[in-house]
Amino acid sequence: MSVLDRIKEIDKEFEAEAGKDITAAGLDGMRVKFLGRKAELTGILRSVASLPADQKKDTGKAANMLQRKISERLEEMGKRLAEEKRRDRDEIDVTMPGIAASPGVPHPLTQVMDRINDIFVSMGFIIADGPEIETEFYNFEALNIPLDHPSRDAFDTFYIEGEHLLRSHTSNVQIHLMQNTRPPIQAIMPGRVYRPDAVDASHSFMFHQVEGLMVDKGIRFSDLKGTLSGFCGAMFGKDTKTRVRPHFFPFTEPSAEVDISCIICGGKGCRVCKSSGWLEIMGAGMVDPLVFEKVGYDAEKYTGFAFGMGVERIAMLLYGIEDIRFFYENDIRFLGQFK
Ligand code: 2NL
Repeated sequence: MSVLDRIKEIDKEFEAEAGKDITAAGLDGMRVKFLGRKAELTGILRSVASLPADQKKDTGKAANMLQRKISERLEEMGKRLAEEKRRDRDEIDVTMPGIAASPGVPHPLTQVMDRINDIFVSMGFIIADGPEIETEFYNFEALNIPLDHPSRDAFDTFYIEGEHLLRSHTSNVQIHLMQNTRPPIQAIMPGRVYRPDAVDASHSFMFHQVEGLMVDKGIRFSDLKGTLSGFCGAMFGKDTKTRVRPHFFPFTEPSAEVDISCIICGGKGCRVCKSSGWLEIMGAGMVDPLVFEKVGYDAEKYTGFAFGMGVERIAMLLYGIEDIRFFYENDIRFLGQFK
């Protein structure tokens, strides 16, 4: 058989194999078989030089053309295989079992804060916001907190450079609001506050407060009581009783602490309310005229009440959480219980 005939047979052989379904491994095998160092065609090409002169040209040309054809075809087949593989991967198998989504929920503190906000918003309060980094004026001086007051010392307030500190309550927002707005004012101030307390089951160096403020002509202590007992009924259940006890704050006069009947025992007395039947839930009072003077309000014309509550404390009571640190650890075994 002439070399030229042999080339034609290799071509047929190649066509027969190329016509079949092929895998990536099979393709590699074909590459070795038809184009490899030991392939017959490679041998023929190598020996063209030693052929008789009258066969050299035609045989060389045929061998070269076949090698180029095989090479191009194998290349094409490789591309087609890769394309099929990509299509298979992108294909959606609608019969596959689904992967159950586990949707998250807002953090328990966010849930409690949202509820507090919603109740006050339903009573006509707006939500006000302000800076967490403050000056002594907004955190202390405007609130009539004296220079020698213990809350001002470095054990009770985080001081940063110069005049600046991390707010230790959200009252700073009330001061900004009163400076920028004329009465009537009816607003709450939720947010983070900071105090350098040693961390334990009931203390954290950062926690959340909601404070509130209502200022107008003729606001009375009975407005404070009505508003806050309305809030407690909505927050803790309509059968919850509310009482106020006299207290002292530098920024309110008179001042009070607000208690609710114990939400654990209903007032009979238990471990949580220390057998008293009452739980202290917030501080409040009539805005001290000295605070109005600091923000340029006419204290003869306007009166108002203010209050403040700790969100962590309320959340701990509502959910029976015994350690404040659970709120900040972001352990999903804890967080997952508030769905
Ligand atoms: C508490 C007590 C309170 C206020 C906060 C306030 C703000 C201004 C003027 C007057 Cl600008 N008062 N805030 C008043 C009474 C109590 O918080 O126990 N918070 C956790």
